[in-house]
Amino acid sequence: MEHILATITRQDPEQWEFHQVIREFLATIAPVLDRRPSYRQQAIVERMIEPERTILFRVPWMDDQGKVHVNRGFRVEMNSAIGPYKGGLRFHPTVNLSIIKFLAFEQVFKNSLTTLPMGGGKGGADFDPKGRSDGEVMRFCQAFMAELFRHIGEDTDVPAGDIGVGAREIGYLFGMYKKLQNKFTGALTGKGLGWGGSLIRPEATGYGVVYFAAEMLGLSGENLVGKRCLVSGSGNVAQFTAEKILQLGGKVLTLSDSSGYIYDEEGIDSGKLDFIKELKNIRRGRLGEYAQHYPRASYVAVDPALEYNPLWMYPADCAMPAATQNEISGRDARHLVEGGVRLVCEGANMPSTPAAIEFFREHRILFGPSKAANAGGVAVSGLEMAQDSMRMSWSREVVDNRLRMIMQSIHRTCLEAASTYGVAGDYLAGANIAGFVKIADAMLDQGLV
Ligand code: NDP
Ligand code: 2IT
Repeated sequence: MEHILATITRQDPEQWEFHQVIREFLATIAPVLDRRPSYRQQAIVERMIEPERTILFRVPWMDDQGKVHVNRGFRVEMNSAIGPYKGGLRFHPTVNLSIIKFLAFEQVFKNSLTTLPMGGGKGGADFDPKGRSDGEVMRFCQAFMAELFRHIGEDTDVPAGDIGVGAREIGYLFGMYKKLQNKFTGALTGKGLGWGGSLIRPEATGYGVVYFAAEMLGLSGENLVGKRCLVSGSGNVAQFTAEKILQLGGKVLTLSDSSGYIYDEEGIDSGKLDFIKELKNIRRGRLGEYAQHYPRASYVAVDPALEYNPLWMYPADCAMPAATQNEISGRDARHLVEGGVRLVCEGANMPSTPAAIEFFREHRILFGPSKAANAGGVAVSGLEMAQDSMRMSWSREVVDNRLRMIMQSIHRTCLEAASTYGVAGDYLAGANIAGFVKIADAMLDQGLV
């Protein structure tokens, strides 16, 4: 294992998010490699950590003032052993190859866990949609797709949303894809309901996170009723995580954006959540407005340079981080445990730092790792692909039931894999092992390609 880490560090010394994810992965799969020598003989791990294809491209576009901008576009097609590459697009100024590679790597195992036939990929751009007009976002999406279209397709690579890419962006991307290909196909997911989208796809990631948390609690006969939850983020995943917590009887105390967080001791109820959805999804405003509208709640600006986020210091039972990677430091983890949190279920991808995960493990916190807990989004993307191929659409109930069954199956699979390999109860190891074995066996079956 050491030689693999040494190699990737030497090849790409700046890709530290990618190194982080590989280190975490390698630390959990050793027992599998010991039992299955063919994986080592066939260099399965070395093959898995090298993307099948990496596409980097220029995205030139013009703003409303006529000024020309150039952004960097990315698509990492990581692994197609079990299906077409599948995974979201992220538009955020911090996007770089390290971040896209870590996300693409996680996506491979996540998609494998969903039970659906999807390989893994991820893409995006270092474009910042904040403060941009609809026209600017449209022109950016069109310029981005003017290159990406040649690499994707319903049986090749199927992108979707992620940070900064929601319904609006998928619409513009799809429109350009359709025009360039002269074909109406399901080459993107997260589409609008009237043009090939699936019911429940917007809700799916957040709902899935809470279904997963409910499964974890259910093992000890508990549920979410009355549980105080700290949620971070206020985008797609956070909003529907909060919504499902409320539906299952829990209480949501916090939400955040990149400027700060809100704390509402009385709980963010469904009426208040509607206010947030309108604020974030339609007016594209900042969360601080919440405290002006609901003066009994507080808004706290957060200095990103701080080594901890006070959001994680409030007394609570559960935490669902749903903003971004590495948002929970070791110190945050200590604050969470000191505040009484017993369950952490990850909505964002890799929100817990290695130090945080270590702390949760030492304190026997129920820890739902992102690749298992947030797989509901891509699972319903898989269901959207199925509906598109059949030219049919399923009802809310059908899709929601399938989502719940998939989350239950992922939960069961993680626990079974963990038990089989001597790490009973370790969801992180279980998720890595179960995801890994399925991909590795498919790669072995398909030969050296
Ligand atoms: P959105 O763009 O809808 O929302 C992102 C939220 O996180 C916003 O509140 C944003 O605040 C905040 N945020 C983003 N970057 C940072 C940062 N660097 N520091 C602090 N806050 C930040 O994205 P999603 O809700 O879709 O994604 C959230 C997380 O969930 C990501 O990790 C994503 O990879 C993951 N995910 C998403 C899935 C999906 O289906 N959409 C599926 C599975 C995982 P601000 O508005 O200030 O930028
Ligand atoms: O991280 C993720 O799983 C996503 N952003 C969703 C991917 C998808 O293809 O629906």
